[in-house]
Amino acid sequence: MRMPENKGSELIKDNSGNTTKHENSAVITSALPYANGEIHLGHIASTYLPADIFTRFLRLDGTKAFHICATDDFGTPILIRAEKEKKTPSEYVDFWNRRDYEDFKSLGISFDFFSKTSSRENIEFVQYVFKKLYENGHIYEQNVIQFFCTFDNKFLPDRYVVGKCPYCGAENQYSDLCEKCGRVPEKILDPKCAICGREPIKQESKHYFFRLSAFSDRLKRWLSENQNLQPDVKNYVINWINEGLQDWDITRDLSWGVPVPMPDAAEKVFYGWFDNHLCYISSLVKFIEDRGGDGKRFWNQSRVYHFIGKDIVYHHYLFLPAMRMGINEEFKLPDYIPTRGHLMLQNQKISKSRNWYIGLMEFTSTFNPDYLRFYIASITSYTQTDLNFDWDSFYERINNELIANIGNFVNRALSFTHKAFTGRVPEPAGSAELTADDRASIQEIEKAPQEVGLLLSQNELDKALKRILQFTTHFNQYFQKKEPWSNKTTANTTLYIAVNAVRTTAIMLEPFLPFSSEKVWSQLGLSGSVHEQQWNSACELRVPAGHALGKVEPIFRKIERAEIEKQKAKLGKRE
Ligand code: B3M
Ligand code: ZN
Repeated sequence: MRMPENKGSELIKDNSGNTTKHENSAVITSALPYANGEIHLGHIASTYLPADIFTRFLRLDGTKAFHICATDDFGTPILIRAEKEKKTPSEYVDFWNRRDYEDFKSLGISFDFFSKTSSRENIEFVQYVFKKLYENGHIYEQNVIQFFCTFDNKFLPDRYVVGKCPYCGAENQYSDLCEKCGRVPEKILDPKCAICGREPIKQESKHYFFRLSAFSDRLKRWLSENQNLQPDVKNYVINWINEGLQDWDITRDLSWGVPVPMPDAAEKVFYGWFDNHLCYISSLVKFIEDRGGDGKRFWNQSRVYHFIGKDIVYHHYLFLPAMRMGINEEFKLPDYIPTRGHLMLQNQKISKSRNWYIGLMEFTSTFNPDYLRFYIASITSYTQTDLNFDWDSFYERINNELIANIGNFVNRALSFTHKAFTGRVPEPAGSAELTADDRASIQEIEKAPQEVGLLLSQNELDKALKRILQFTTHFNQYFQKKEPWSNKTTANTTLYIAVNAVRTTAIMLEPFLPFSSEKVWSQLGLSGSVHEQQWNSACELRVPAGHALGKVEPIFRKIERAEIEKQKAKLGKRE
């Protein structure tokens, strides 16, 4: 379990030691990666990077924002893989918990707490929620006919069975989720054992069910009334409700999972989708309480955002809220569920088995991690449309937009100040002598952070980034027009304004490019870190005349064509 830094308890308590109100606080969660493999670019695009950019913005904007995540440790695939590697399941998930955290860190994904679903606090919380649901009459027992493989001598829950989806007819789908249509099949057709491929037999076993169907009306009302949810997603989820919701079998005959706290359930554990999303809550509560605050209050007084990819809409828009309703909303429902599409790679579906994927660590050890952040942010829309990672367009965007536009402006403004004014910000002319271009540029500094901030607060990350590029385009043109290298008498004003615009750029870019914006900050010679600044201060000209810049050098390195060709050749071929 990782707790990178101790945010002091002053965030949670006021001076008198009492827990304060948090009208301006937010809990941001990212869907939990399964603890069974490295993080790759597909994970990043839909969920973790958007959540990180958003959280970084909220922090700059003065919100107490905590980004919470964990590994999803339970479930059949993990048990199968651990068995294959001759590790205990908990050794196996510990390994991936640490590795996944390192993967994320290499891209600057700044979790406040990265926990695991197999943590003690989550296990206790899951059992607590189950008991509450049981007391409230939302759980019932039923004997189910279960697939059983006589060859492997095992009950075959979920991913142990593959077959045809009864809704859309897609072949080779897991019995617990059709990846084609996103629905959860009630009865998979043509079932086969996923381990040996043989047809399983059926055997009886007693299971616990969650009455999801009983929540249909409440869910529909909540979905219709909540204006913060994306309308396109809402509409098809409401359709699913109209088609009729099935109750969920929430227990499994397995050895690895949260034990079912009932006297006659010794061999049973909860289904992974019963416990995993509860870890959003149990982790936040632990995080706050370790710092002396009241976790439940913090959750309930904050805006709650669950960032997800579109393949887990069913679970987050129906199952998760219904479970919270079932415990009388002791922990509030999400305010937002930002849902994004999948990432394709060179226009093909990402597939680990066909080696058609790019590991995150591999990427960040080859290229500047901010290049990936920039590229993905520039193509991610706040919709469920799929994205495409394309090496040629990556090359173009980095060299032509990030480097030729942003990098060029920053470097020009700072190095020219070094050259012409020995690195000291010059005294500008009095306001009477400002030209129309100077005035327009000062206005741009005042205006851009507000517009970018609005777009960021609406989760429109690609549009926000575009607006930042307009800002640096404006200043490249300003520089070009004013020619400070030949116009000696106005160079002081030009540079004064331009250096201040670099400061504005650094703050606006921090959510997108955390590594590079810190470099810009130190080249500006300003104290502290850019991530400690206030967003609104980006609208002001805060770098005074006389201020000494730091050491200046190019922030970015151009990508060579050959590097791109090398990457393309690797795809699909990796061992
Ligand atoms: N572990 C990953 C997925 O299905 C799954 C997410 C859990 S979020 C509570 O994409
Ligand atoms: Zn079998």
